[in-house]
Amino acid sequence: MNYSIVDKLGYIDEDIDSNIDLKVAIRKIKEEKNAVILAHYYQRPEVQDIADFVGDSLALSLKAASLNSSLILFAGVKFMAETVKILRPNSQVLIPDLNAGCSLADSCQFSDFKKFIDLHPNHIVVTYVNSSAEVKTISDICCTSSNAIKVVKSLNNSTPVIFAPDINLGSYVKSTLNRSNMVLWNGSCHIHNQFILQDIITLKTKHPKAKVIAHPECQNSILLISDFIGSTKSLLDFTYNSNNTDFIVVTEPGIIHQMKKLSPQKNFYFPYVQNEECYCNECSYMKLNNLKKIYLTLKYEYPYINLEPDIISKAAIPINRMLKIN
Ligand code: CIZ
Repeated sequence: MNYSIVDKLGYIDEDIDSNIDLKVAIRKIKEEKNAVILAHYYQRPEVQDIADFVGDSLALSLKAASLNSSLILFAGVKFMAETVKILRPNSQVLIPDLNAGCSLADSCQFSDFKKFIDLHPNHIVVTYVNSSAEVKTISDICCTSSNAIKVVKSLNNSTPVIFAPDINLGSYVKSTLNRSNMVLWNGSCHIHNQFILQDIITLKTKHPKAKVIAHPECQNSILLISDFIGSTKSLLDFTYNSNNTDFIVVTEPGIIHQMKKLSPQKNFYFPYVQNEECYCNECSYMKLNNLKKIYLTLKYEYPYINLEPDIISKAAIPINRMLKIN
């Protein structure tokens, strides 16, 4: 295997027998190598189905921290796999496609963020896990969408806070906690940021009984008309526990797979932003992972996450602070 070619491509590509049952082959190789597969809720349904654990980034980080396995494949995007590597530096953390980036993490580059922090001395830096490992090294504490309110609430009320990189999640936390001393970095997730209020109102008109449930990375105009706001895990729990049968789901649609599995009798509607080229509200980065890439990644134990020991030890500090208060 020529790894320099793989690095350029981002993933291993080779012809495999078209008769091979990839699900069976993945289970076999996983057992042989004693590997664990973690998959995020936004992955393709078939990828979620072959994983040992499916969850949001917080649950998967906690799971990773508790694992003994020395070989972990993370089906998600790069910052998530980096978080696992930071928590388990002695494990080999595989990622099926190195191109699986994140528009939100990319919207906060280390050098720009460093300047921003320097402009706001004496602020506590709260960074959403959807950020690069480098950005985490200059942060005080991390959060996820599951615990952002809890994390900011735990900080001394009189100390000013920088919240990065998601401006929509930051505004939501700021207004929920009525905390005026929060400065927000102007980043966003291209998927959540582009939901259009009118599309949701149109769906609601067609399905008047449906509850609108939205992720806090969406714009405020959408959060204002939502019946429930929460992380992927809380949206999933809400659909399961609710007496309602119809939901308009305003987050990346990968989560609907788990919603349907838990509540097969309920109806889920999704406000697709559609043009000639794509269903634009599907995260193309998340969808880069597929069964073939997972199989080949396990076979060659490549590509993997490679972080400098210094970055790992510095980035672990804000992540562990978050896990402690969780
Ligand atoms: O934190 C995560 O896993 C993401 C990207 C969304 C969520 O709310 O779980």
